[in-house]
Amino acid sequence: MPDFVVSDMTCDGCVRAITKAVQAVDPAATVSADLVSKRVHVESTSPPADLAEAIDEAGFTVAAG
Ligand SMILES: [Cu+2]
Repeated sequence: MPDFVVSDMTCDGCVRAITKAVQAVDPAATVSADLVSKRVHVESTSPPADLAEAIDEAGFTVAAG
């Protein structure tokens, strides 16, 4: 599972929104985020493209990291 870079993730509220979006795709997913590097690491069996799309649809700018 690749990391994602979410450039407009700025606070814990963003992390919660991203986690919720990811877990809407895969309820078993675990999300760890680093606000300084803007990196989001997801442990999930879902395709990375699906997870990136969910993060995008939650209103964030996401790139493969
Ligand atoms: Cu925020």
